[in-house]
Amino acid sequence: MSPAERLPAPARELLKGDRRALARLISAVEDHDPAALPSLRALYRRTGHARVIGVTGPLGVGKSSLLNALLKRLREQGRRVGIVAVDPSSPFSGGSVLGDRIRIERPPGDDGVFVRSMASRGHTGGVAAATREVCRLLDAYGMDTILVETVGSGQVDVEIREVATTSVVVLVPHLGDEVQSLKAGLFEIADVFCVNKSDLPGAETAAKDLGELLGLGPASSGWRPAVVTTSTKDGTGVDSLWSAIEAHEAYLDRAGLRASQERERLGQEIVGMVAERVARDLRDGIDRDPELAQLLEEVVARRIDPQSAADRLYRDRARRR
Ligand SMILES: Nc1nc2c(ncn2[C@@H]2O[C@H](COP(=O)(O)OP(=O)(O)OP(=O)(O)O)[C@@H](O)[C@H]2O)c(=O)[nH]1
Ligand SMILES: [Mg+2]
Repeated sequence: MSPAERLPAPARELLKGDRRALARLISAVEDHDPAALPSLRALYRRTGHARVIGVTGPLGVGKSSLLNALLKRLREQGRRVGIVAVDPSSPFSGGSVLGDRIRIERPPGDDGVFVRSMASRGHTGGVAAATREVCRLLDAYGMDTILVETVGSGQVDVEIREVATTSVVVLVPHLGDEVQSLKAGLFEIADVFCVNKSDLPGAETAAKDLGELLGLGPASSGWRPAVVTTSTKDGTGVDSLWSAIEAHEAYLDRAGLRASQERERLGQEIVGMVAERVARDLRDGIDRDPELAQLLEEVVARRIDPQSAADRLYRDRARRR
């Protein structure tokens, strides 16, 4: 029996290029369906080839429009592209407060593109964990470039940093509101800044201000974020945006960071999974294990402080192993 034949059926179908198998496995990841686990495990060995590019920024700055523009160019270069739009599913007009959001469309009949949106809510292991698995499925399916759109809402974007090798932060002219976003952490995650809507007044000034702001940062020997201006209305700057992304990807290879960052990410992923299980065990234990329940009572009665209780719990568990 060849290794391919030992794969679970959904994984085998995905590797054969069956889009429906891919779509079903992605849904299973979203639903936390344990039935997908054997396929996910088996497919892991087939991953590690795709570049994952995160595109984030405040609502309505043109992230999806930019992804459409990038998608067109990437397809012209013959790349196979997966797109994941992580959506806040806000109660406003189906996700956008503006109501004029652009959809990312797969060109009809183009098998080299797969577009999927997923809700950012309701992922127990964190949205990064679910996104990571979806990216792996796309990677195993043979997509060499994966673009992930997230709305600049702080936590999710920082989490996406755990998945993407290059993060693009999209802004628009007149940095007023965006300065707040920068403070909220977008500044730290950007490898590339993109000032979109450059057909509107103020884009050059905004890019210049950003450049100066970046210049104020520590003159580290590593990567200084690139700043590009784009307009999806007339297509200006989209090539420069892709060049900046590629320059960062090349930098990762040149500096040996791709391998070391991947290693670090995988280490954190494993630790995170174990930590989650241990935490779940302990939480269950507080309800069911009389010893744990007793310890909690001691803390409630102010006879022991929480730190000492945690120390005792940690030591007891370590001893039992
Ligand atoms: N003037 C101008 N408008 C743009 C440009 N790019 C996008 N838009 C418009 O901005 C609006 C929002 O575009 P989207 O691409 O949906 O923006 P988004 O950041 O993906 O939006 P959300 O996903 O809702 O956060 C749409 O009306 C676009 O037509 C641009 O370069 N110039
Ligand atoms: Mg969008």
